[in-house]
Amino acid sequence: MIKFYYSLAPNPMKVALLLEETGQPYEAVPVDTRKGEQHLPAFTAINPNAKVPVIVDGDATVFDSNAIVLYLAEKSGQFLGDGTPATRGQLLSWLMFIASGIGPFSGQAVHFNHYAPEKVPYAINRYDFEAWRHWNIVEAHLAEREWMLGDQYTLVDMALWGWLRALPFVLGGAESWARLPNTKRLYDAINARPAAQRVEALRARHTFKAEMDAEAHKAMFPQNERLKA
Ligand SMILES: N[C@@H](CCC(=O)N[C@@H](CS)C(=O)NCC(=O)O)C(=O)O
Repeated sequence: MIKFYYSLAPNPMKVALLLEETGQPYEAVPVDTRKGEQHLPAFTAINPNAKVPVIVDGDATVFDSNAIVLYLAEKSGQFLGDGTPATRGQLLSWLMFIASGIGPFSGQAVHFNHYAPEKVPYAINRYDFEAWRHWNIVEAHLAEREWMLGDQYTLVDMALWGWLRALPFVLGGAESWARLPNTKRLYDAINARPAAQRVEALRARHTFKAEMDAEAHKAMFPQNERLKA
């Protein structure tokens, strides 16, 4: 059975959705990143990048959420679109756009707005601008089609959903949705699916540390230790 190493953060949640949508049996293994469990040798042996998610599927170990989403969709033969070269091109393009744009810029916007030990106007402005710029590209794309690849729900929508769940935290509050009506429509449509509801049940299965205290900052933002020297 597939072992799914996860926390409740955006990148693991997109994999949880794909596992639930494709119906592949899996064992969910919690990794409490606020307690530093991502740095334990047993975990870095499967992901040297010390981050969740990771899956272990027999002899195959896959880390990095978008690689996992693609691996699992291809394994199941589902949610890949209509299989034409045109769709394949769009699928890879949007998946990499999420991997290299949506994820990193949204993550840094969260970091500098909510967690940085000091408010750095330059960094806040850059990442807020870039996060909005990326989400506005998604919004414009969705204004013209139902799902990211047209009329079919695919792994690209699932990869986006991980971050949609955190979008108000990324972009400065619940009012952000008013500026992204088509993105909100996609979010609501995925939330209404039984698989998304099963992911919510998974969220309740294990208890993760809730506090972003000194221990959590040390585990997740190790660069700050250099400032204390
Ligand atoms: N590119 C990676 C990023 C993974 C990532 O940043 N994971 C976060 C949770 S969303 C994490 O493990 N954070 C703990 C840490 O950075 O120490 C992916 O898409 O899987």
